[in-house]
Amino acid sequence: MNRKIITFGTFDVFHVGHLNLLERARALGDSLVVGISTDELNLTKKDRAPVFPEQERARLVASLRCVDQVFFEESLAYKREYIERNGASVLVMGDDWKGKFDDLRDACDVVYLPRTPSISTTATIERIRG
Ligand code: C2G
Repeated sequence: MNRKIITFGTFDVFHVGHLNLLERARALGDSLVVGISTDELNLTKKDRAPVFPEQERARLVASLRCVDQVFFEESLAYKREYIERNGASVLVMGDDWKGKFDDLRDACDVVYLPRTPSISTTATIERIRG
């Protein structure tokens, strides 16, 4: 059976914490599809524009060996539609989202993976700012 994994994220200023999450997500099934948050969704979600625009973030993630397909995530409210449209059996999210998507358990399995400690886009930006 083809077990399709789906995950979502902004993946701005791509770092090894993102890669760890995607590789571990892919290892749970046979293929991995990734919803990339649009620039607009990011503005509403985090109150700031991403450093890299959505087309570039999507290209970087799509080029990874562990990723089979990407699409744009336009709203946090459409998760169920994205899961169904992609025929995904498992939703994977980092545990900063723990519990947030449990209502989707009737549509697919929901797995929260531990975040990689001590690395984040925000901390990286701060470090470069010096
Ligand atoms: N992540 C991680 N370890 C880190 C940093 C991030 O495991 N040190 C994971 C996050 O938990 C998330 C994924 O990498 O599962 C992408 O991180 P973000 O780009 O920060 O995702 P976010 O903006 O939270 O978007 O629909 C949900 C959102 O689109 C998730």
